[in-house]
Amino acid sequence: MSTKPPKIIPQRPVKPEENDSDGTVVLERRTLKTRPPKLYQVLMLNDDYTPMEFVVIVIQEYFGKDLETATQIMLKIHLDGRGVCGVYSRDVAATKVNQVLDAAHKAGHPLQCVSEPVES
Ligand code: TYC
Repeated sequence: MSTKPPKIIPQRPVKPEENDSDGTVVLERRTLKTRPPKLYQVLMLNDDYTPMEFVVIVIQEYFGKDLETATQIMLKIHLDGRGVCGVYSRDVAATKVNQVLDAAHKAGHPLQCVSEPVES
């Protein structure tokens, strides 16, 4: 994904007293105040083959959930087709996705996992 350039605020008209004696006008660029970083949710997708037990273990292992919470999340994914396992900064979310896909691949399961920005 590409990083957006800083937003430039349109300049107000320059007052006569801000002109240099030689007529030169210096315009300053002002950037917007820093916004808090976007958050990304990591979602797991349902499939017909990955064992429920494996999904529960993955949710506990990579998303720090206890057995009961991990089981609830897994069942939600099973029933709704997808479910949120956690919310993180962009880099951490991308790492979690890779960890899950890697673990699933190594175990021979087709489990899919994606991250997407949280709507604010
Ligand atoms: N639907 C799977 C089954 O019945 C279980 C499952 C749950 C798979 C969640 C993936 O993300 C998932 N074995």
